[in-house]
This record gives sequence, C-alpha cells and structure tokens, in this order.
Amino acid sequence: METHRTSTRRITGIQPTGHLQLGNLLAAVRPMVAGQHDVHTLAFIADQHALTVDHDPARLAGLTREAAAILLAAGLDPVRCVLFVQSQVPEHAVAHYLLESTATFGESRRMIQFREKAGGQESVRLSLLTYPVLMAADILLYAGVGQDVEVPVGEDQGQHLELVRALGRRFNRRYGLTFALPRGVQPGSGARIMDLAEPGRKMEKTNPATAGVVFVLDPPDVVRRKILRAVTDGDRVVAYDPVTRPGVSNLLDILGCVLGRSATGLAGEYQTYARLKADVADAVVAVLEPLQRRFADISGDPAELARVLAAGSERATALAGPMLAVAQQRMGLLPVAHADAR
Ligand code: AQP
Repeated sequence: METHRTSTRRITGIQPTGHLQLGNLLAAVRPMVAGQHDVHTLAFIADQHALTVDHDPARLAGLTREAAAILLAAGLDPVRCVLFVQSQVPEHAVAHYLLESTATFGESRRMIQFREKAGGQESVRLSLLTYPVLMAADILLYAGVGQDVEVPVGEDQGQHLELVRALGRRFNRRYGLTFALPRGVQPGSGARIMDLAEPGRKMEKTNPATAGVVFVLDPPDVVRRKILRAVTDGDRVVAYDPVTRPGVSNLLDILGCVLGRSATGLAGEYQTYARLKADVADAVVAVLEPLQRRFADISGDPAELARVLAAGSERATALAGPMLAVAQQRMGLLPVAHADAR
C-alpha cells in the first residue's frame, strides 16, 4: 500500500479533445506529478467528455492513449496514483444518470461553457448540456462521507465545481448523507498560459490555428519557432502586466512555471524581448525533450500501456463501485442481483 503525507484525495481529469498543449502540461500535469507523493492522486482521461461535440472515433481512441502516455512520460507513477480511462470505469456513466435525476435543466443551461460552446447552434448534443453533471459523477464517486477531496480547477471551471457541490449537497439532503463536498484548489502556480499568436485568448488544444499553441509532442525546432514568433508589443521594456502587456507577460509566466520562479521577479532580469524569447524556448525544450523520449518508449509498447490502464481502472472501480452501490440503494434502486445467489 502506498503511503502519502495526507489522506486527501486529489482528482484531475484531462479531456482527449486534441493533442495536449503546454498549458495542460504546466498548469495541470506537472502540478499533479509534483503532488503525487503528498496526496492520493486520481488522474483520468475523460474520454466521455470528448463525446460532447462531433469527433472522429479512431482519433479519439488515439488521443486517449496519447494523453495517458504523456501523463506517464511526465512522471506520473501508476502505482502511487490511480491512473485510468473514464469509460473503462462504467460506474461514472451510471452515477451520471443518478445525478442527472438530481440536477435541473435550468441549472445546466446556465453553465457559461455550455452557452459559449452551444453558441446558438440548432443541433447541440444533449451531452454538452449535461457534461458538468458527468463531472459531478467523476468527483462524487470518490468522495465518501469524511473523505477530504480536492479538485484543481482553472478559473473557467469554477462554475462547474459549484454545480458539483450543489448536486452533492442536494443528494445528501434528499436521500441521506452520502457524499463529502469537494474543495476547489488552484492548480500549480495558477498561471493561465495564453496563446502565443493571440495572447488575449487561452492556449487551447482544440484551437485550429496552431501557430500560437505549443503542443507537448511538437518537435523542438517547431517549439522554438512558435516561441520566437510569439506576439509581444511595440514597447521595448520587459515588464509583467498581463492586462496591458499580455504577450510579454505570457512569456514570463511560461518561464516562471518552468523554472518555479515568479514571473515578476524574472521580468527585471531581461533587457530585450529577443533574450527573453530565447530563454523561454530553451527552458520549454529542456522540459519537453526528455518527456518526448519517455513518451516514445511508453507508446512503443501499447500492450504494457493497456495493462497499466487496466490495472488503474480496476483500482478506480474498487473505490467507485461501493460508493455507487450506496447511492443507488439510497435512491431506492434494488441492488444488482445474481441468478445463482442464494
Ligand atoms: N492555457 C491553459 N493555461 C492553464 N491551464 C490550462 N488548462 C488547459 N489549458 C490551459 C488546464 O488543463 C487541465 C486539463 O484541461 P482539459 O483537458 O480538461 O480541458 P480544457 O481546460 O478545456 O483544456 P484545453 O486545452 O483548453 O482544451 P479544449 O481546447 O478542449 O477546450 C485543466 O485543469 C485546465 O484548466
């Protein structure tokens, strides 16, 4: 049995909607790896969340394996942590239905991300509306009474976490105390990595304009080129101010995240944008190159990767199964029966 400094559980999901990018790595994956000795870490590839928009099935399967291999290559220890693929633990989908029967249409429709992604389109998948409820299932299945559960959330996920807490609270009130309410925590340094070509928007794996997105598996020369061409501004003084100087501040944030230093402190050390960009490129390549070598080894052995994920889903099922059974029984559903049971 692995021991950790605290009994806290930390739950993080990564959606395989595209190739993982630098923002995912610096703000989600690296802090997860750094914290794995302190807290019980549950990390899953949220492949069902990627079904909420039109997708190519073969690509989704490939991106799911790729994301898992990147987590391992970044240093996630699958013995110390529970690493699994969401759809391989069917308890998530079953608990999703139970919680859908707790949630209301009105509160799901009010989610900002739904309004943004649905954006007035006629044909929107129902799962896009209900995916924050699946997120509630992803978390509450591991949040038994008395359990301390934390969820790293970026600022755009805050509203979803509030919904998770509201549904847990409502379930407890209606059916009896069943779930602990999770806490939201700031992931890593809290820095939001912005697009290098459009520093007014977040770096995103699904952005079709890839010039400003550094993908974790981009070759080093591509990484350098994207960083050296990052949009800054006409002001020649290196200073940290994300509001008025988003481009240069983003470069300082990236460097700060990689080196574990404050972006403001780093600003004082640079006289020119060229020097800053060169150092950011070197620092990012120094993180990505060894990760990419480990990734090549891991993805070169798909049978072993499948075995690691199968072991992870067994461990997740051992935690989620009893929790689901309690929730079902509290709602008045009969326990799963076996014909040969006497
Ligand atoms: N640019 C970013 N800066 C800081 N953190 C980021 N995250 C994502 N982009 C940035 C964090 O990465 C974690 C996993 O994200 P996700 O896969 O669940 O989905 P996301 O937040 O929607 O990530 P993307 O890359 O922006 O994907 P798409 O394009 O699908 O929307 C989360 O902790 C997230 O905050």
